[in-house]
Amino acid sequence: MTDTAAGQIDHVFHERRLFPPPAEFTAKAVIRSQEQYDDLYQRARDDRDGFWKQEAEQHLHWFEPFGEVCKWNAPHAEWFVGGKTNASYNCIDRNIDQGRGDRAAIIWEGEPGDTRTLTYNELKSEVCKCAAALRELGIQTGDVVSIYMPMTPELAIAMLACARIGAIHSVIFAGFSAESIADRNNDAQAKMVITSDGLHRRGKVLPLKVTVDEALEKSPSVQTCLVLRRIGNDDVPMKDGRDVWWHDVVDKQSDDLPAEPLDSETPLFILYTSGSTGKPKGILHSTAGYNLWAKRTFQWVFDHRDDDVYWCTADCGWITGHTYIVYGPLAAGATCLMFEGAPNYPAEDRFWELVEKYKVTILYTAPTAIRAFIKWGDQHVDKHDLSSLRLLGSVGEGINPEAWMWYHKKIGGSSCPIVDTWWQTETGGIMMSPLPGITATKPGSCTQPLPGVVPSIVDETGASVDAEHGGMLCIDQPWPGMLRGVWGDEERFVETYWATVKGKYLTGDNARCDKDGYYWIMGRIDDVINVSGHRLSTIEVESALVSHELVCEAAVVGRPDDLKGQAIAAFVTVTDPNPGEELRQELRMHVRKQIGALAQPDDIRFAAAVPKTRSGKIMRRLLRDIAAGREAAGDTSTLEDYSVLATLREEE
Ligand code: 7RM
Repeated sequence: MTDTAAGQIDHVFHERRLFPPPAEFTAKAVIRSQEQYDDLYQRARDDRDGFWKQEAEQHLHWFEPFGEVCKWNAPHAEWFVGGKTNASYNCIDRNIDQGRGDRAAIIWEGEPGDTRTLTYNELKSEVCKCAAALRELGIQTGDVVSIYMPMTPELAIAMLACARIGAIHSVIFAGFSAESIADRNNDAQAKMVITSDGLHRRGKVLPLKVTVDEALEKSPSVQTCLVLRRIGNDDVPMKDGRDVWWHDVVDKQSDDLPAEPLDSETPLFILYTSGSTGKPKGILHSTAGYNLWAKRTFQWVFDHRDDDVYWCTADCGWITGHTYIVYGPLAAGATCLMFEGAPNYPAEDRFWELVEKYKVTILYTAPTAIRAFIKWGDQHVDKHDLSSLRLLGSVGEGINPEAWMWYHKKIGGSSCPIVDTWWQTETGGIMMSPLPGITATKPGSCTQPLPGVVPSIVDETGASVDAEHGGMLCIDQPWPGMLRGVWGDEERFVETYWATVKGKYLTGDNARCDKDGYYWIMGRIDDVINVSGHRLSTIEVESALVSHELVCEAAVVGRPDDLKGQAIAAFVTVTDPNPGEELRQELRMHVRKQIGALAQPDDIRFAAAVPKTRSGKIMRRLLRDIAAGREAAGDTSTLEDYSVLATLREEE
C-alpha cells in the first residue's frame, strides 16, 4: 500500500488487467467508436437541452409535444414540460405501431417449469384488460396501487396497467413481512393491493395472500385486494367487499383500452428502499424522463439488437427489475426472458439450463449470485452450452476481481464483454458502465459515466478533491431519470441527497477515478474505515479476502478501537468445514500481503452466511453493531434471513 497523507482513501486496488472489446463485437455494436461516444457525451454535457430534446422526440411517443426541456430549480427537476406521453404506450403500442406486434416481448418460465410467451400484441391485450379492471375497481389517475406478487407475467402486466391509466405502482418484493407491507401501504396511502394465492419457492408454496391479509388489518387506506391464481389454492380466504379474483374481474374486460395521455411529470411509481437508518424511503419516479432514461441506457449499455434474447435475473421488486425487465427493454422492443424461480432449484444449474434452452444472448445478474455459482462448482456450468451468450452484465454491488474473472472465463467463454453497471434506485437507471463495443474494461471498475451523467468527487465539506484520492461521489447536473422526491417527505429528500453540496446530487457512495478516467466505487460513505487516520474501503479488504482460495464471501466493517480509532472486523464464509486459528492467521497474512499491514483484520469471524438484504447486498450496518457488541438497531425489514443474525452473535 502506498503511504498516503491521512484523510485520503488509500487506493489499494492493484488491478492492472485490461480487457479490450473483441473486434467482432465492436464491428456490429450500437456504439462502435470512441468518437461516437465522445460526441454523445459532449453534446449531452454542453447542450443538455438540445441533446435531450432530440432524444425525447426520437425515442418516446408524444400525444402532445413538450415545451421546455428541463426546468431545473435544484433539487427539483421537471423534464419535457407540458408534454403528454404514457409509459405503457411507449413500452407496448409504440412497438406495435412500428411493426413489432408479433415479436415476443416476454418469454416466461415459472419455477415448476411451466412456460408462456407473450408477443407485444398479446401483452397489449393483457395490459388493457388489467387496466380496465383497475378502473372498474375504482382506481383513478394518481391513486397508489401496491403490488406484492410472484415473478409472473401478471406482475409486469399489473405495473404496465397502472402506467396505462396513470395510477402509481408501489411494488413490494414478495418476501417482505406483513409488517413491511403495512408500513409501505400506510406511507403511500395505497388504495389497492394486487397479490396472488401463493408463490413457488424452491419447491414449497409461500402463502402470499395470508401475509397480505395480516397486513391489510393494519392498512386502512386499502379498499380492494386483487388476487391472481398462481398456485391453484382455492382455500385462500376472500373477504367480501374487499377481495376479488383476477380471473373474475380482469378476464372479462375489453382488450383495447387506449393509454391515457399523461403529463410528462405524472408520478409513475414509488419504490421503497432502506436507508442506513430509520424507515424505508419511498423513492419517486415520474413518467417521461424515467422512461426515456430506462430505454436509452438499455440500448447503449446492452447494445441491444433485434435478434437478442435478453435476460435480467432480478426480481421486479427491485429497481433493476423495474428498469431492466420492464420499462427499458420493452420500450426498446426487446425480447425478455422472465424467470420466477431460484438459481439452485431444482438444481444448481437452473440458470445455465435456461440460458441454453432459450439461447440467451445477454445476461444481466448480480455479484452475489456469481459468488454463489463459484461456490457451487463449475460442474453445474460445464453441463450446458452457453455459446449463445454475447454480453454479460453485473449490478448491485461492486464485483470483486475474482468473481469478475470467473464470470468472464466460465460464463463468457473469455469472449463476452462484461458491463459492470453502477447506479441506484434513486438514479432510475444506469449511470456508469462500460459501453461494450468500445470500452476496454478493468475488473472491478464500472469505468465511465454515460452521456448526460456529470460526476464529481468531493470531501465532507463539498469541496472538490483530487479524484484519484477518492471521496464522495456526486452528480453535478440533472438527468432525465433522476428521482423526483421521497414520497411524502420533502425534508428527507433534501437532507439525504442535496444538503451536502448545493445543487449537486449526493450519491452516498465513495468513489475514486484513476488516471485513465475510470471510476472505482469504494462502497457506501458509511462503510469507510478509518484505521489510525488511514481511510480504507471495505470492498477492497473484502476483495483481498475473497481472493484466498478457501474464502467464499467476506463482509468487512469497522469497530471502535481505543488505539487506532477503528479496527477491522471481518465476517467470512469458507469452504473449510472446520476453520480454526490457523486459517484465521493465514487470512490475516493474506490480506497483509495483498494490501498491507494496516488493512490486516483484527477480528476474523467464521460465519455460515453473511447477513444480506433480499436483493443481495451485505448489511454492514448490522455487522457494525455486532462487531461493536451493540444491539442491532434500525430497520431490518430487508434482511434476507433473520437466523443469520442469531448465529453471528453466537460466534462472539
Ligand atoms: C441498481 C441498484 C444502490 C447501491 C449503490 C452502490 C451499490 C450498485 C454497483 C454498486 C459498485 C456497482 N440499486 N452498487 N451497483 N456498487 N458497483 N456496479 O443496486 O438502490 O438497490 O443500490 O448499490 O452502493 O449506491 S440500489
